[in-house]
Amino acid sequence: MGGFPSILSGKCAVFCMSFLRLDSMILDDEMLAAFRGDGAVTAPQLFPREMFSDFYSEVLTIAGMIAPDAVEEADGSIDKAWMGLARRDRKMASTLYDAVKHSMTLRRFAVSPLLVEAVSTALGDKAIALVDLNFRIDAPSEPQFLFSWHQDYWFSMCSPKALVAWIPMMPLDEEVGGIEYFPLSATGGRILSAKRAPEYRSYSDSILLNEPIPNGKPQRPLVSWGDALLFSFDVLHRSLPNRALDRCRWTVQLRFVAYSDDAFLRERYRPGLVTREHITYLERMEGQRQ
Ligand SMILES: O=C(O)CCC(=O)C(=O)O
Repeated sequence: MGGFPSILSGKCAVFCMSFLRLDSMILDDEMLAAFRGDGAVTAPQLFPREMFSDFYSEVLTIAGMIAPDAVEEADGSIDKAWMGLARRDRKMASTLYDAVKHSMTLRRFAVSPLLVEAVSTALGDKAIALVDLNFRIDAPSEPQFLFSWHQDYWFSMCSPKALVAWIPMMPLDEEVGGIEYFPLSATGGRILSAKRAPEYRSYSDSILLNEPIPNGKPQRPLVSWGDALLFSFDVLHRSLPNRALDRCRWTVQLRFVAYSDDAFLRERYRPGLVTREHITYLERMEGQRQ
């Protein structure tokens, strides 16, 4: 678990921060070139372990309000707490999910200085907006919530100065999975045609790709605990299944846009919405076609 400098306290913190900044270790030229070329790059080691422990404590505190006995049995594990709630009543697990979306400890990830610096560097702009904070618990038994191939452009009208920071809240491995994506060369940076799913079952399958998946091999990025995968809004990507029997995949998706993005300003800084009733981007596209 060691090996990560504390950036939150003491003199070492100041030294580490300035070391990281002066030597541009957050996103060096090679990483920036990868982001500009492929549309995706892993920004390494942005978050200290304390931020994750604070998040776990908060999850356990909230779970304890929903069903105290589920947390007593969980032995400090957020996976066991979630599964304990789901076993009692799946709605209790959903309540935990809904509650954690409002969490302050999650918001600390969104505003943490190293992430903000990485995002500003990638977007080439200092004035950046956080347009969406999303959170997922991908349980092995629930493949119905996985995202199929899509571009996040559909979830907003903002491009090209917009990206997603995808952050694992626990260590990832092959079993627990993650996401895979096509580098921009596979799609030529095009926004592919999309359609509304015939029936709304969940946010993740509300929009479907309406053209063939490109040729080529998708990339499975290495995202270690403490890293953030940054990918641009036009990158075609999807969820990988969680094949671990007893662990959930806890992740955060932060959507950032530069205020200088023309499309964002044209939309008067109101990003698109995807709800059960409305998928604003697709509705506007349909309107334009008529
Ligand atoms: O984390 C996942 O499984 C997929 C997330 C994703 O594709 C998205 O938020 O756009």
